[in-house]
Order: sequence, then structure tokens, then C-alpha cells
Amino acid sequence: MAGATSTVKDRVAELRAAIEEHNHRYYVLDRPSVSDAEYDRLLRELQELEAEHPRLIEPDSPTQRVGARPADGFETVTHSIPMLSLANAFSNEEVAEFDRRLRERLDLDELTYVIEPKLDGLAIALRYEHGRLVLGATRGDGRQGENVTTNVRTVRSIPLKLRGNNIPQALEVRGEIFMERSGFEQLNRRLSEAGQKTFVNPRNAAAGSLRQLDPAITAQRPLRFYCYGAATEDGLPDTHLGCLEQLQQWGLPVSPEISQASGLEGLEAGYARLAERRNELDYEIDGVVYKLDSLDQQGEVGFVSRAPRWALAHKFPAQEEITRLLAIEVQVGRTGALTPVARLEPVFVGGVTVTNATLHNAEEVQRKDVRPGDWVVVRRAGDVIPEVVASVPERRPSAARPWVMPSNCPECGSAVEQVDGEAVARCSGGLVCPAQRRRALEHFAARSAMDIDGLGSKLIAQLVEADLVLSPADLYRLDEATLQQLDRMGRKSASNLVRALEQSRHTTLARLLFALGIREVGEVTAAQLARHFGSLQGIAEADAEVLAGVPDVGPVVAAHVQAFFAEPHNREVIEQLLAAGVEYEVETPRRPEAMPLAGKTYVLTGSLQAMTRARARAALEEQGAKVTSSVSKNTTAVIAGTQPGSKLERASDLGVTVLDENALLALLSSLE
Ligand code: 9MJ
Repeated sequence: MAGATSTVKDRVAELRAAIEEHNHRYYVLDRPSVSDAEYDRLLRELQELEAEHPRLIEPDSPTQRVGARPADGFETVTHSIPMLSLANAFSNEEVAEFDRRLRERLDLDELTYVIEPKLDGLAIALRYEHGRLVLGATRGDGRQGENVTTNVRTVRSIPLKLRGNNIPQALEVRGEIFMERSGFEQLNRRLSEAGQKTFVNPRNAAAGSLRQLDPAITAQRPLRFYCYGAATEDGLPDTHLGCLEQLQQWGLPVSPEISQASGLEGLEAGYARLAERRNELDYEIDGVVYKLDSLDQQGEVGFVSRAPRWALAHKFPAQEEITRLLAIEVQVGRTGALTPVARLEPVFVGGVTVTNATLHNAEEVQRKDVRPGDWVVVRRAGDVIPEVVASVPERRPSAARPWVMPSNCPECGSAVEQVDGEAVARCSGGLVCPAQRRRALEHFAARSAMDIDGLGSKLIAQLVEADLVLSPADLYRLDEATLQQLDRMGRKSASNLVRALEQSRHTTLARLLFALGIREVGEVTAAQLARHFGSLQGIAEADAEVLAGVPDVGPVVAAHVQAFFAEPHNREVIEQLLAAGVEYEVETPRRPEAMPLAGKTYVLTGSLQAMTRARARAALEEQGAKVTSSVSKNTTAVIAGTQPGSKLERASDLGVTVLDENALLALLSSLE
């Protein structure tokens, strides 16, 4: 028994020490070495142990205070009203429990809440006296923070002077300073070019920028501010939402994502809405915050330690985690491009278990100083491919050595070429390299290329391994008997595949051209070339200038097309394909002046829902239109999607017609 208690005691001490260290790294050094999710897990474990063994609670346990003591270098300020922290929830059950507890305490059936995005920045207190900003302070430990007024004054969205009526003598505003993703990326690019250390994420960048001792540096950083609370002796509206509206009228920025909700259902709907919006916003949010709307009700339920009972932060699943980088392997692409890939200790991040992540190229591995054996920050946001963001040098094993790109292809041993000025290294093996061959065949068989049903990557790997297929043309020589000798290939699958191959022979020029895998000739470009020339022969014989004149084809793509057809091996493959019975309908090229949109010029701005901008552009160009990037008085119309840019303003200044996406779709379908 005594043994069990001392184990708990040891664990509590261990957790406290670890959390204190992480607090220091996070709040004072702006260099955390664990993910937020890992930190939350440690804090939760400590909270649970303390709840089970209340005798172990001590006043200086990290559960009893928020954040860390102020760092040196800034004057310490004592907050006139302590800065609160928020209780966290990670599941719907915990949210239901929060709502149930409040209903019980207030003896009401349904409560009205305000739902706010939980900004992932740095909490800040602003003090206005007679409408003028007199103080800006970080949260620090909640009771005392750092006086960062000079730096806060450089943040453009923070008004130095309030506007409007009935401005209180003294007003205390609480909110979050954060950095937009786009600004963060730009800043990191700038730092990296200057040979300086980059920031791991926008939150660290915001904290690091605000806590600069030189305000001139802060001023250059793209910081923004939203407020989410206020206090004054002079009286404010009696609801939280009312207060936020009042703050906005005084010129303080309030997030447009804030909404009101009724009951648990309303909270769940609000969470779902913001979870959906999460990746569309240009700033990071790590959850939502629920707050009781009525200030009377807030007063009635009060606080527990430093967190209000009337608010709850419902966290989203983490998009960043820290895990072990087991190895860096090299993947060979279709055109021989070599991509370093991180093999990771499996980690649950962004809703899935991640075991691999791209490292893009050797330069990136070097820039991020990622070494096999390191602990690394892995990020997966939305449907985006998982990425290794940074290493955590503090946790680096002493044996970890920098990684270098191998000088020979790991698949075929051919020399690796590094073209000057290009970030990518390439295997020089061409189709001798089995990896390039596999990728070329996968591309050839893909749905948007020759659409060979049932020819997946596993089967392709077998065909290449057995030397049954050296080039795409060999596919058409496969028969059922040969196929049946392969692993997991029964009679039925073999006959289905032969039929699928047979069907794929009849195709379009655009698909065939795309299937050949010419560098930088994607689907849209292939379609443009097909329409313009009408035959493979025509494209193969075209000179560079004519090629470059085709919409969507510039001098670079034109050079790739020419190089492809100049290669005897490629010509041979084409001849073999045609000999194997691959055929496409010859399209008669349309004369540009006969096209319905000939002579018209369009500009696209904002994002479209039904198609990408590239597709819209290709569709317009197919009908003979020109698509340009700047608006002039000669522009026929500007097509504006959601969140259009300054082009829309310019169009209205010049009196140019503006079409929305529906009008574009109507225009295109009228021409079909
Ligand atoms: C953030 N981080 O966006 C609060 N917060 O309210 C919002 N933080 C908060 N509210 C009381 N939206 C204490 C902290």
C-alpha cells in the first residue's frame, strides 16, 4: 500500500518537474520541445492524480497556476484582474458534462452560449485610459505578466485610441495576438534567406515576435489581434456577445467567426462548423471556446482555481505531434526525381496514424537540420500530405549524423544528377531504373490517362520485377496465360485485365499524350496540345515557337515536349503502342478565330467551388478566350469567386463587367 502511494508521489513529482520545464520552454524561451498534445496529456495525468489523491496537491503545483513567471528583460506588471486560463475538453462527453453542470447550477433547462474560435497565439491584456492605450501585457503566470506596451503599439490592428461614444475612463481588454499563416511563411522565408533560425509554427513566431526586446523588430512582424473579453467599472452590456459588439464599436477587432448557440446541440453544431472552417482560415485555431452568454450567469457560477466555470475550450484533434525519425529513405519518382521520405515511429496526428512524411528535397533536410534518429515535429493539416516541420535539437541523440543525398540511385545504382539551380536530384537511369519504370507504368495506367482498370501499383511492381513489362507498349502484349503465373492473379482477374487493356486501346489524343508522361505536361496542357495539333505526329514535328504559342504551354514546357520526341527510345515506344493497336480519334484542329470566345479577355479572381482556377482558365481558353492576370479597360469580364482579391475593386473602378461562378458555368455550358 505504502509502495503504491510512493509510486504515485514519484509520478506526481516527475510530472510536475516535466511540466515546469515545458512551461519554461514554452512561455519564456518560445522553444517548446514537446507538442501541445503531449503537454496536455502530462497536465491531464497530473490533474487526475491530484484529484484522486487531494493530499498531494501543493500551491505551487503547475495545476494551480497558469503559464510561467515573466522573463527577464521586460518590466513586470501585476494584472488588475488576473488573466484566466481555460479548462480543456477533448471529447463530446466532456462538453455534455460541462453543459449539464452549468444547467444544474443555474437550475435552467437550456443555456445560451457564445462560441469563439480558439486562437492559437499569445494571450494579451490591453489597458485603455480615457480611450488611449496605456498598457499591453503578456499573461505571464496569470497574476503577473511582462510589460510589452512598446511592442503591442506596433501591432496595426490594435487601436492606440478608441473611437465612438461612451468610452469608459478605464477599460481592460483581453485577447490574443497571433500571426497569419501567410505572414508566417513569408517571415520564415525571410529568416531562412538571411541565414537565421526559423520558427516552428505561427504561434511560436507570434510569441517570439512580441517578446522581442527591440520593438523595431516586432514592428516588422505580421502580427494581428482579436479581442474576446473586457472589464470596466463603468458598465458594459449584460451579455458576452453584447460586450464584444461594444468593443467592436470602439474600434477593437473581434473575430467574425464568433456566434451564439443554444444548448448542447448548438455547441456541437458550432464546433463542427469551425472544425470545417479550420483549414480555410489564414490563422491557426486549435479548438473552440464555449462561454455562457449571460454575464449574470457567469457571475453566479464563478471560478474554480484560475479557470472560469462558465467557459470551456474544446480542443480539435492535434495537427502537430512529436515523434522519432527512424530513417530517411529516398523515393524515386516517374521522372527520376529523388525525394527524401521520413520513416517515422507511428504517431496519431491530424486524425490518422502517420508513418511516412515527405521531406521534399535534400536542401530542405539540411535547412530543417533533420537527422535520422532525431525527434521531429510532424504536421498533418486537413487532407494535406504529412510533413516533417522541424527537428527538436534538444532531444537529439549524440550519435545522430547529418543526412546526405546518396550519389547513386538506391533502386538501380545509376549516378544521381544534381542540376544547378534546381532543388531536385535525379536518378540518371531513365527507364533502366525499375522505380522509374514502375512509376511511368502507374502513370500510364491511371484513370485520367489510359484508364486501365485493375492495373494497380502492386501488379505493376510484379510485372516489372519479372521483366515482363519494360515499356508501356509491352502491356498490350500480355495474355491471360502469362498473367495467371503472377501472385494472387486468378483466371478471372487475368481475363478482366486483358479486357481492360483491350478497352484502353481506344482513347483520345489528350489522354494518350498525358499518359506518355512528358515532363510538366499535365492533363490540362495535354488537352490544349491535342486540341491545337490534332495528332501525335503534329506535336512531334512542331517547332518550339509554335508549341510555346499554345495556351498553357510556355517555352519550358515546349522544350520538354521537344526533348521527349527527340529521344529515339520514346519514338520507339510510341510506334510500338500504335502497332499494338492503340488508336485515338483524329481531332480536327479548330481555327482560333472560329472559336466562340475568340478576341475576348477574362481575369479570374478568388476561389471557385465547382472547379479549380486552372480548369476554368483551360475551359475559357478552349473556347478561344485569353485569360490574363491583370484587369484593364480591355478586359471583357472579371470572374470573381469567393474571397476575391483587389482585382474586383479594380474592375469596378474601370467599370468592367463582373461575373460570378454561376455566370461562368452558364457561359461555358451555353458554348458546349
Ligand atoms: C482564445 N485563445 O482564442 C479565451 N480564447 O477566455 C478565447 N481565449 C479566454 N477566449 C477566457 N476565444 C480566458 C481565455
